[in-house]
Amino acid sequence: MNKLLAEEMYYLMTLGRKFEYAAKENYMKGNVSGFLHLDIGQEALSVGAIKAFEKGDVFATYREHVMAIARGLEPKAVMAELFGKVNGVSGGKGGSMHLFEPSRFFYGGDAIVGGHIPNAVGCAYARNLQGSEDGVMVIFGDGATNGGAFFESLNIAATHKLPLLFLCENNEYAIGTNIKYTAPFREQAKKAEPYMMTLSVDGMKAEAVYETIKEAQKLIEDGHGPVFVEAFTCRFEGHSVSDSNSYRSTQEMKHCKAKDPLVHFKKELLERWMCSDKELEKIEKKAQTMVDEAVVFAENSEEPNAAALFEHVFTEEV
Ligand SMILES: Cc1ncc(C[n+]2csc(CCOP(=O)(O)OP(=O)(O)O)c2C)c(N)n1
Ligand SMILES: [Mg+2]
Repeated sequence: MNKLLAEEMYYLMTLGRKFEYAAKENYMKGNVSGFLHLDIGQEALSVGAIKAFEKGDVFATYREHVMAIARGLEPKAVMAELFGKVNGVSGGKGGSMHLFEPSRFFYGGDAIVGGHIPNAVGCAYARNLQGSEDGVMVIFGDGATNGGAFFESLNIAATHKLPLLFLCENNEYAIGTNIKYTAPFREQAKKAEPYMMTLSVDGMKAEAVYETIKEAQKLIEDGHGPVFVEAFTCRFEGHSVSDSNSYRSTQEMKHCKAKDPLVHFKKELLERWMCSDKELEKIEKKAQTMVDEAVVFAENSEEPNAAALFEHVFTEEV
């Protein structure tokens, strides 16, 4: 990592946090409907992983706004998607959980917990057949590792030595249920150990995530087969904006927020990368302007027309 990249990552993390607060505000105003899962607290993981895995295909879970933006999707087109507008990345028909941009090799967002993991396996299988040098990364939560599709995917990926990076965002919660009620151990990497190499990282530290994903990416691209990375993280809000988060104590939240990835990374920039307060202020302002413009763009965009309901439902006849 160098100073330029560190600044870019700080910009994306700040942009992500501000974007999420704006999305929440607009949900409260009734401009955004359906489910809205915020990434606040997990930005080091989203940005660090996406920036590290530049080449190749990415399949993400439904908590993916910040990942999509870090991947290069326009914040205004992402916001318009949340508003259900025609200028949204998925034409306003996907919403928060289905941000999709094939030109950036970013395939969602999936509302089905763990449902995208087999899709990523299929993509990695195809990339192998095509003789591609790039790998595939699939990002999912700790809760998703309890599903059958996850284990089947580990099995197929390991058997065929697929170039697939499994990235588990372990925030220790599946909606309101703590991991201690759903798994026999906190470290979900233990489930993957019989199948593949596993790495673990502090998901609240952007640089550590970046370096670990780079290491894993090199392994999968060098033909070592799949690799499982587990990043421990903390979500600061409820599961979705309609969740009051009442199952977590004030003390637990205080402990969680003490690890704020933005505070930590800002300190790194000031002390290690010798950025000035002024430079960082400029970055923060740029992020705020981008978010303000995204909201105006989304507000002024049109609704999709009724005929759009029938598009992309069936394969076109050839
Ligand atoms: C197959 C399936 N089962 C249940 C749900 C309901 N559901 C939505 S999110 C969620 C929790 C998933 O937790 P985790 O994988 O840890 O992701 P996180 O929300 O913590 O990022 C559940 C059970 C669903 N969407 N899909
Ligand atoms: Mg979770």
